[in-house]
Amino acid sequence: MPTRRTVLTAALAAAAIRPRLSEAQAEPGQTELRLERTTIEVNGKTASVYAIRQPNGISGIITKVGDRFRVHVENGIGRPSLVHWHGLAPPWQQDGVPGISGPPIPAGGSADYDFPLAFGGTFWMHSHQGFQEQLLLSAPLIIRDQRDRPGLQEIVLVLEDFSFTPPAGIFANLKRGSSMPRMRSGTAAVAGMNGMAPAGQARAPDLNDVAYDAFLANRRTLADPELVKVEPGGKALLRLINASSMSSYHFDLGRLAGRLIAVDGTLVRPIVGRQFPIAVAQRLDIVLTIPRGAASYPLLATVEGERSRTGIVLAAGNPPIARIAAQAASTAPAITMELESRLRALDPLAPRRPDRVHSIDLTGEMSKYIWSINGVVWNPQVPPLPIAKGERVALVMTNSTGMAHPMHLHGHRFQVVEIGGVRFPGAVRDTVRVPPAQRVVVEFDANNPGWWAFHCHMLYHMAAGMFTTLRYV
Ligand SMILES: [Cu+2]
Repeated sequence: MPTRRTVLTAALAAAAIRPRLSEAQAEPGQTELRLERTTIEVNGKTASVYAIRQPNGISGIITKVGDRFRVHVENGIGRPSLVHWHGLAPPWQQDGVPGISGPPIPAGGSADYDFPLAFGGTFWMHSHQGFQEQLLLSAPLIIRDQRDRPGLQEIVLVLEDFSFTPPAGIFANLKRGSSMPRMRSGTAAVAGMNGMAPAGQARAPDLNDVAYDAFLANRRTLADPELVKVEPGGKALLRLINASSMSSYHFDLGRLAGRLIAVDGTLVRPIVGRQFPIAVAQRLDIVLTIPRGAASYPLLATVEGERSRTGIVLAAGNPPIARIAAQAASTAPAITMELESRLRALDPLAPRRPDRVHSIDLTGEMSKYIWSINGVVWNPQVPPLPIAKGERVALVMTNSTGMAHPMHLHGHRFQVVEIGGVRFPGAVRDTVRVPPAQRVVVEFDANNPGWWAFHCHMLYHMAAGMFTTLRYV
């Protein structure tokens, strides 16, 4: 008699997609995406990085709700790869996590994707293979819907962190416990944040554990920022995507007024403001109102706990464009949960008691750079968290480490329902930051059976073991 486990495995295997070994042409109606090597210029030097582009050069995909996601991916980077559609709810075999959803696409191979797009918003795509995300194997994934009124200009802004040190070297340095050029707990910036001098003596809160060479906005630094023409007196929809591997930012609209209307692609009750924090892998949709008259408007993202910043410049009319320093005047503070606590979903989950509660302790040892969930470092033998189709599931996340962790659930959107013991109907989203020593509770409906990843979205935390899965049929 088959066991429950073999039945489950057979059911999950039945619908697997198989990447092809060789390139095949995109069919009519398919969007072709090529994983490619490319170069960018950073700090006056040429850097070899990756890109995900259509044959016409467009980075990523812009499509619309109600359409099918019919995509043909060609892997031209000379090594295995697999792309995850961050924030979408595809059939699990098309989710793009190697070893979970299926095998990677071999070098020179291709794979096809086809599923309906049931909701719109700002999403992104990135490699889930090795450290390829750090080498910028990522791109926007925009699904237009009713929020994109005709005539509303759309501005996509992608934030990324960049190092000339190869990612395997960054990870090895983290594992060794130091030796990065500006290894943490002792940089001037972090010491300054503590209000303590001199550098090297302060025991810093662990805000950033990689020292980057640059921070990019649409792949450019503030030495040569992108200029975006906007209409004086008009409006624009800014789609902000934090595609950084490890960095969270304070985003600042400067003199512009903004209305935050969505987080991670999902509508919230609008919040008016000029400064919004954004954690790794999150997205913010902000409607901008441009004043009349010629003027330039820098949109700047400053790394939390640092002075480093990046950004773009909006140009209304033909204003003079002033050079912007890549270092802010003062060190940005740690991101708090103040905004998250104020967010309210426009379309919350229906009220219901959870059928199942999982306690998720975020654990680790910073000194050895070991990160784990419930004390378990991820490996393929770790059993998935059990849940069942149709259940309302609560994930009670408690962070017992010294760093914040942006936790991401694949294939589902969860609602933030509790922060620090206070219940509230918060944002529906796919990535939530859990600060040190805090408890954050999210709930979701188990309505997309399969085998799904659940992990910290800090790339090196995930690689060091802060990753698990859940599975149901
Ligand atoms: Cu983490």
